[in-house]
Amino acid sequence: MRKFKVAVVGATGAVGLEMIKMLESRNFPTESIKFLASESSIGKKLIYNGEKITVELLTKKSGKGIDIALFSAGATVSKEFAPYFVADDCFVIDNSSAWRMEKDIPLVVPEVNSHDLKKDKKLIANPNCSTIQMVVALKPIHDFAKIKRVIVSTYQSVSGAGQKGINELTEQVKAWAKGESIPTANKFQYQIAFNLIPQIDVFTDNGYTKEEMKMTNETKKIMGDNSIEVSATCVRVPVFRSHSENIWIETEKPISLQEAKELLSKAEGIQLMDEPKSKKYPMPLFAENMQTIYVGRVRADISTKNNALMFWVVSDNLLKGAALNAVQIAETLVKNELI
Ligand code: NAP
Ligand code: 3JN
Repeated sequence: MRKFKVAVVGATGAVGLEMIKMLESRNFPTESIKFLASESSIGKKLIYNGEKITVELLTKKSGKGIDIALFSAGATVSKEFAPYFVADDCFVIDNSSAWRMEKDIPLVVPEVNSHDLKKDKKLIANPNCSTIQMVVALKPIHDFAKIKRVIVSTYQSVSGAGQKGINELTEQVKAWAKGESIPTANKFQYQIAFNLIPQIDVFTDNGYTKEEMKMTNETKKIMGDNSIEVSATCVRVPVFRSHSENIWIETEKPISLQEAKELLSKAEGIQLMDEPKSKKYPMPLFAENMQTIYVGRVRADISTKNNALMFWVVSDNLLKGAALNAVQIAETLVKNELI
């Protein structure tokens, strides 16, 4: 079996570290691996398959001789460096929003649109974490009954805001537990410990935040259907890991509760966890470090006679929401002989 020369850009970050774990644990066929980050990480050592690898500085020449690069160093870094990697004939799977809505760049969740991956499209965008877990759950229902409209509220963990987000919740909770005054917010707009913040990313002119508009726009592109209307409210919650979503959908064709549960239970990448009488429903603590998207609380909306369902979706944002989806894209390139 062919093996690949792989690079992880942003290897020292919250997502990068999970990418390394995913490549290792899923036995991605690596001939060699390079870890790249900013100046502040040069010389740091990270372990890959028991071997100590020294972190190197990302430069415009880092893509030379690399087959696949997984980027998670933010949109500015991707905009600046990814084109050099592609020019060096390297596939780039980019976790940032830099390229997601560009017409000729595939935006891929393998369970939904692996057909968008092509041999000659070397730059591939990984969607936003909240979009990924939602579209995997929407896909089987859309194929059966055509979804017209989605209203979603998210409950997003602090790890979505990177290592600084994780540190901020940790420090605030520690201070509270010691009876000290809680340090002022820095990464988030307000104190996140014991609070909810209905703002993720900056506000746009229509009153939605950028994070909310990512869910609207990316869903249409991944599902290949511009007619799906999505209205999102994204909320930061004091949870370390895993994003949760309350999703309401309206379909064109009728779909019974039983049909929806059956479709969800058979769908790739999903585990239906829906036994409310025995208190079985997905929760962030349960989904942490898991590679599955959990769906529960599936029910028909009693407020309307239209074809409307509601359900609750939980998934590890650093895994399926970022690192795992990126590695699955790489695996699909290999499996479909596109690389
Ligand atoms: P993080 O914990 O803050 O890590 C950022 C990483 O980027 C670090 O490895 C950092 O290296 C590296 N970096 C920053 N500036 C760099 C530069 N100029 N050159 C090279 N490397 C640089 O953030 P994270 O949570 O891992 O997220 C990273 C990015 O991934 C986000 O900005 C976002 O674009 C994307 N992301 C996507 C999703 C998604 O929904 N799919 C979810 C989360 C994040 P140092 O340690 O050396 O500073
Ligand atoms: O906040 C979250 O839960 C997800 C955050 C994602 C994120 C954070 C910083 C920059 C993104 C993203 O993936 O959309 C970006 C970005 O690349 O714009």
